[in-house]
Amino acid sequence: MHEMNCEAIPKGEGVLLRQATDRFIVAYGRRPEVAAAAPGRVNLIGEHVDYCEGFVLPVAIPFLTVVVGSYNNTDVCRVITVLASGEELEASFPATIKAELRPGQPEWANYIKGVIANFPIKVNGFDIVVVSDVPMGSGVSSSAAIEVAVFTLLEGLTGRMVSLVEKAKLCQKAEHDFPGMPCGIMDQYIVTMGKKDHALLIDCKSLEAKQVPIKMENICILVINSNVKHRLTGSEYPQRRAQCQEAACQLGLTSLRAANMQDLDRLRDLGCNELVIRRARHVIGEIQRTVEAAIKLTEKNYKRVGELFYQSHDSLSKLMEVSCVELDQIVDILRDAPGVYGARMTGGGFGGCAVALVQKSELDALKQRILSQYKGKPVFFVCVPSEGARFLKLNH
Ligand code: GAF
Repeated sequence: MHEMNCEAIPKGEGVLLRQATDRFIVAYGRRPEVAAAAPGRVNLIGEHVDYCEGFVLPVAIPFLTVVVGSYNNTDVCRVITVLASGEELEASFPATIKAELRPGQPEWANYIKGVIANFPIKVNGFDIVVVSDVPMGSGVSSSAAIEVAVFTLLEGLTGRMVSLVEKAKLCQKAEHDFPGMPCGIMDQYIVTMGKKDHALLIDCKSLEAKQVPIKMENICILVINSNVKHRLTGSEYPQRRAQCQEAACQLGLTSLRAANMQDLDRLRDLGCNELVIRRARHVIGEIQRTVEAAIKLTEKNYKRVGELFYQSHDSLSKLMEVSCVELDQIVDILRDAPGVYGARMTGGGFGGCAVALVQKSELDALKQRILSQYKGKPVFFVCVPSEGARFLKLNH
């Protein structure tokens, strides 16, 4: 029983769709016309480098946000969100001129309002129901999942389709403008374009991506939720981003993408603050590690991928200072454990999840090891690389 509570299992598209449709019919007295889904994500490596135009290597996961909706022939947008706990949240706001939409209360509705405000054409009043099993505040991108799911639903309602890269950029802008989180492009990109059985090596400068096949024959990607809730809309994330930008400016570059390790000496000569130099060192090293990890993953050289995971974690913990005691503890429990290639924190940090590349045969033993040694209450899931956002078929 105890063990069951430690596993997060995706409900599946069909179950979430039925739940959303049933709730819609009860709430609004008719059937929805459009349904869309968008997943969460786990980043394998390439952390805190997307906003520096670096490379990232995320996968989309089978936990989903599903949205169903239809027009309501009024000037009002009505939203019902059903949380995993069963609790419901409701909000409504005018579907007036987009420029009149402003961030405000309740905070959760800002993710939806931001998408409407950034949709390329004016949206008429609609009713929607949102259901999701993407763990919230866990660093697996529940925010991008809701933004991209709602954007996709609006494409279906209005008939106005947008290219995938443009969609990711507009959803990123929605997050900047409304919840006020100055995120990079990684989350919206992978949530929009994730591929089953693949990670994407995303070049956050050109916004092109290469598919990296992940063969789960003997290995497995274990995600461990520390259950320390992370919150990125505070000051820490924007501060890291600003420090990286400061380093780039001092070097006369638009971003740290073009910087190399010798530039760290130049920064020192220019009298740059040591903290800023440490942030730059993380970014330069992490971009190199990510490119190498994509190659080694393709070659099935898991030993090397694992070493890069540990290096990434140590750099995020010591140089970038975005880890926390609990994530460091989980990674330390896995260090040198039999069957572990490597482990690291994943996502924005300050809580959330760790990701580990492990041998399938050792999976259960490793979970037991964490359960017996970790001081918090971990929740596990095995990361299965999945498809990005899509329309769902409604049974009329
Ligand atoms: C958060 C952000 F939203 C991403 O853009 C990225 O910067 C990530 O933190 C860290 O790699 O998820």
